[in-house]
Amino acid sequence: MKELREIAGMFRMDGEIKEIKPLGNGLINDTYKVITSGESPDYVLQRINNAIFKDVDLLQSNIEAVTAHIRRKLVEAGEKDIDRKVLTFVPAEGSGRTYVEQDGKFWRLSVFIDNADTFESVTPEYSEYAGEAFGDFEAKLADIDVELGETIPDFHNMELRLRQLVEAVSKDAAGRLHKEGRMELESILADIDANAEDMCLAEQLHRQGRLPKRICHCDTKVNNMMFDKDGSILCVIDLDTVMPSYVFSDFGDFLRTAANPVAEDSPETEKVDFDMEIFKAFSRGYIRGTKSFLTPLERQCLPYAACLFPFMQAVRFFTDYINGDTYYRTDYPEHNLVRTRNQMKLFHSALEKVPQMAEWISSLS
Ligand code: GN1
Ligand code: MG
Repeated sequence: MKELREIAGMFRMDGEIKEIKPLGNGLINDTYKVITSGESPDYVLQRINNAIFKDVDLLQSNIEAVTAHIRRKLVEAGEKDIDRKVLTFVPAEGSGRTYVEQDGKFWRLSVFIDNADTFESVTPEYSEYAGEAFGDFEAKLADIDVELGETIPDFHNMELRLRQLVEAVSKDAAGRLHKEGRMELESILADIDANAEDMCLAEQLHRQGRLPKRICHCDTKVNNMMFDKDGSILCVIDLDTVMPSYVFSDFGDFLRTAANPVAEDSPETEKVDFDMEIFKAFSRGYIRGTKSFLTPLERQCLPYAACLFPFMQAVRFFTDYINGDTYYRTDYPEHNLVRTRNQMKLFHSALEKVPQMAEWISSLS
């Protein structure tokens, strides 16, 4: 991969490159591990998907501000091992910015955190740590004095996601609504429609001035946390979507992935079930991590957030399916439909458990 070596070489990195190989399984950016020889750290090289993140400069400005702010807080708190607790983006030769452009493609390089793991699923115990860590991430960023932009405007705006679905249906660009199996697609649409208004509660509350936007991570999937070998949390990664949003984003999106016993694209929908043990543990950690700022209304709406995210993700996958798979990486033609079925099942399972969730939340101190 000669081209990748050249790109990595455009950054102020240490050491000789030994090997570059693909890393992780994100759906948006292309990620590689840059292995160096000797004592130098390894690195993560990423091509930023600028079809999705249209303003790369804004994106990297946000990330630079967020990592600098967190680093400062860690130093102030006298933490040790700071380079493993916050990501370090490497400046480019020349510009000093943390990205380079090459033939219309955008790249960035960060230091690889050694001896750390990411997981695709977690136990209740790890969920509690994760809840506290994501809560703490938001708490640390509550007093950032740089105004962060929305890297994807209205990213978690449910009303917008529904409008995008309506638009996709009216265009039917891939002709999928007219193919065999159309009945199923219509019943999914009816199911979405029946729940749409309730799921737009966040936007309604925001318009009433009752729900603030705060700096959130906005992609709190289980695999976006790094754990140390002893099981403690090192840091959260994948900072592309750190931006102002409702706290529901971070709460709901974590549970969407962690409380589902199978992967979001598993065709075994009969196994999809919202796991209350994960919910209980995660919410206990999250409420602890956010006690410095969470309002009673935000707290009361957490069960709604747990339903909102599978629902929103179903709407997004389904929209992409109807559009002909233009957004998410897919491995086979029905991939986005399989994901939609899975997420709708999770949504309904969570919805049934709202009373239990509410009871648990009010029992926490
Ligand atoms: C995308 O690339 P990845 O897997 O980190 C998406 C998230 C979705 C997720 C679904 C910018 O994240 O919002 O929840 O796929 N990110 C963007 O797996 O759209
Ligand atoms: Mg991501």
